[in-house]
Amino acid sequence: MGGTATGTLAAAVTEVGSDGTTFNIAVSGMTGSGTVTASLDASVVTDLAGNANIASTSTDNTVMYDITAPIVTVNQAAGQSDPTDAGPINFTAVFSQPITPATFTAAHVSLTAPLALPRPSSPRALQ
Ligand SMILES: [Ca+2]
Ligand SMILES: [Ca+2]
Repeated sequence: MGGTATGTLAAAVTEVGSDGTTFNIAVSGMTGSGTVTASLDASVVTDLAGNANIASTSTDNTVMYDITAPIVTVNQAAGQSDPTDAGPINFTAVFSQPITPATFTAAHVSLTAPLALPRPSSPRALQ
């Protein structure tokens, strides 16, 4: 086992089926985000005739373990005039890691608008 995930990784091996060919390798013990990779070195198991195995090969034996919350910043967009008398007013949200776009909708944006300011012709309107 290897990868970049922190923690003391431990594997539990259970046979899938009963013909001796297929096994599940369950890795646990991850305490921090990172990749988890599983492989078998050469000569760790033997077949029924006593022949030792060849080292494992893989097309994809790495899984990202991710328990890190995305961080997001929201700022007025580049080029957004401030102050402005025109809408829309544009902001840019930047996430620290890719999010699932479908989870980010307008309903999740908290907006505050200023109290209506007095018209220039009536500066004492709020007094
Ligand atoms: Ca993978
Ligand atoms: Ca994450």
